[in-house]
Amino acid sequence: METLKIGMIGYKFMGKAHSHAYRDLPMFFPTHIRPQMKVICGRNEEGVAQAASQFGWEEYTTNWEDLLKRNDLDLIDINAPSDVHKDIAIKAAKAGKHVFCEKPLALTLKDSREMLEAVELADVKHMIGFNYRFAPAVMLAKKLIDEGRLGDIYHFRAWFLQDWIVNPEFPLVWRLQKDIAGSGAHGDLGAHLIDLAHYLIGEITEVIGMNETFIKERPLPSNMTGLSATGNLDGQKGAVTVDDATLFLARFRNGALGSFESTRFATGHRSTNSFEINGSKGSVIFDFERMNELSVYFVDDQDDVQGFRRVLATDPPHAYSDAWWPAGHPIGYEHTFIHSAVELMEAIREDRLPVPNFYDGVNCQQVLEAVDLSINERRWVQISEL
Ligand code: SOE
Repeated sequence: METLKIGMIGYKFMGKAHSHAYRDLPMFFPTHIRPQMKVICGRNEEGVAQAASQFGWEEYTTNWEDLLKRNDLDLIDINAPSDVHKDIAIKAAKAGKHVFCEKPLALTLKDSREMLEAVELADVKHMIGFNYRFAPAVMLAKKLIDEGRLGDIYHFRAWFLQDWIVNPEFPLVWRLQKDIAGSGAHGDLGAHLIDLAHYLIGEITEVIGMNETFIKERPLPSNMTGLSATGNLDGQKGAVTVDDATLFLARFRNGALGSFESTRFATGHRSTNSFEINGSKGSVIFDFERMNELSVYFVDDQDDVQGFRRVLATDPPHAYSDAWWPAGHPIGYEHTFIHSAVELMEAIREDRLPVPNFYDGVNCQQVLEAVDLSINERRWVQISEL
């Protein structure tokens, strides 16, 4: 089988998500090119070594330029903070590697155009991490629109709401610094919404927006990661240089109107990524917290059953359903087995019985047989009879 040899830069949240994807892919999509997790790269040696062994990479390095010099790699996966995307992507392309880069592509439009130019010139494949497109429910929305089943599209309204920095004492992590992140909620969350809008509705022709940075200064962290940080230097503070929230209205080329809201200040919303589309023949609603479902409404339904129906978009005939689980077992089913396995491993390590165990199995069997007995003898059966 053909393999795609991967070198990955970044090993935190996205590094884990990408590694997990490469590891699981062959199990569900056996006919595809097999990803080979060759080498993972990160600045902190201890951190990257730990990630390499935890995620299953063959090797690790702390020097991304060395990584690009290797001739045993086909693809460079960039999920390090946004300020390094450009340099790495351009050099990777020049070295003849395919490039996968997390969003937002770059800190500025100018930089992103240079990156595009580089991959085109090098004639390598390039991809960006707009992962929400690949939720089968989003793909179903796309199919309904493309087949004209929602009619003319009037509205696209989308919101991506988080609340992880509401506390003013939350430190100034890199995602709150413009020179590293490019922007705040806008580029981090709004980028996903804009991509979904492009994918589903089409080209945006004009926009008007507003933004706010509610907390203008935050404690400086001594040690930071993407979404969290520890310690701070004696109450010293630094300026937040990105938006906490950005809202905008948009017009699409096809006449539809759009509204977009991205915020890290929506208390109670950990990560609500949703959109609603209204067309002349129907509507759809997507909510990532229920990512396997799409709510669908058709104007032409008979009056007495009008309303939104909930479609499980991970069942056949929907996108990727053949590769996953039998009908009715949505994506995520697999994680219940991972959790079971964790309990088994932990119990063995702690020298205790895992739960559930054979006692639970016997208790279950007892009820099964009591029910059979009750059916056979047409009477109430006490569980204690068995
Ligand atoms: C953090 O805000 C974050 O992880 C984003 O960076 C991701 O792109 C988004 O999918 C979830 O939230």
